[in-house]
Amino acid sequence: MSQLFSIRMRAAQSSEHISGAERIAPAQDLAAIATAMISRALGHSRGTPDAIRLAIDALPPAAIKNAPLPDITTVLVPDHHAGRAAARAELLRAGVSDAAATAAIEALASGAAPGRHVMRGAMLVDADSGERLENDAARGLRVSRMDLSPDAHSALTAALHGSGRDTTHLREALALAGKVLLSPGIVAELCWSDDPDYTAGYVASPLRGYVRFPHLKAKGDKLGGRAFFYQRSTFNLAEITAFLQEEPVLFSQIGRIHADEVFAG
Ligand code: PML
Repeated sequence: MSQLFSIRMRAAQSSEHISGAERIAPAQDLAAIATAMISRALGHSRGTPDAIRLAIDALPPAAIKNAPLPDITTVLVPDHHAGRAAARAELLRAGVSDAAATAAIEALASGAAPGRHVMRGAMLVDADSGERLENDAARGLRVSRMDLSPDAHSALTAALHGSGRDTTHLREALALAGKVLLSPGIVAELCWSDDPDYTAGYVASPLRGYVRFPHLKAKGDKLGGRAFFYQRSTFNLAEITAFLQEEPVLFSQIGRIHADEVFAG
């Protein structure tokens, strides 16, 4: 296999997160990916950034873990009120307590960073008590160094063909959720987009994989983000941070695409 690199983009305006992107690619693709990342940062609907950072690092081949992507299920909901009720039910089903699920949904809905801003990374939450476990409530924890292999990318495009769901949002979120689900002690992840034009979100869990909801917020809402719920008894911040930020994971195979479900309320 040829030498692979991690390429990462972060864009911010007055230190507030605007956008980010993660890819793993060979040298010959880096220039095109960097150009696309810069265009994406400059054209983002959250605003025009005043800082764009790109980082590229060679990945030692032996360090790259290969894994399959999670299964995907879409739960149809009429609006974000039903969507949040459905996401809450999915979190409970995965083993998150009522208190922790409710607190995380409220935090994402009102801005989880101090000053009611969006966080730059994810909240870490005790799946039982709902206590926040990250060191820095503005920065949170960023998941880095993951991507789909070219074969997995093509297979996902083919599997989602005609569904209108083959979006960059879904592909990148699926890779991120896939990596989060490999972290020790994970119970579930909750996410909805902070892009004001994109209302979808998901709950990922070892139980059901990636369960998406077309509406977890109203269109135009700039607030969103991620909460990772962990079992406190095995929680180790240093270990989880090292895994999620540093260890490269390449998803070389897709999971199953299940039939849509309808949230019954
Ligand atoms: C994001 O892109 O900010 C998160 C998107 C989450 C939902 C993606 C989907 O499944 O459509």
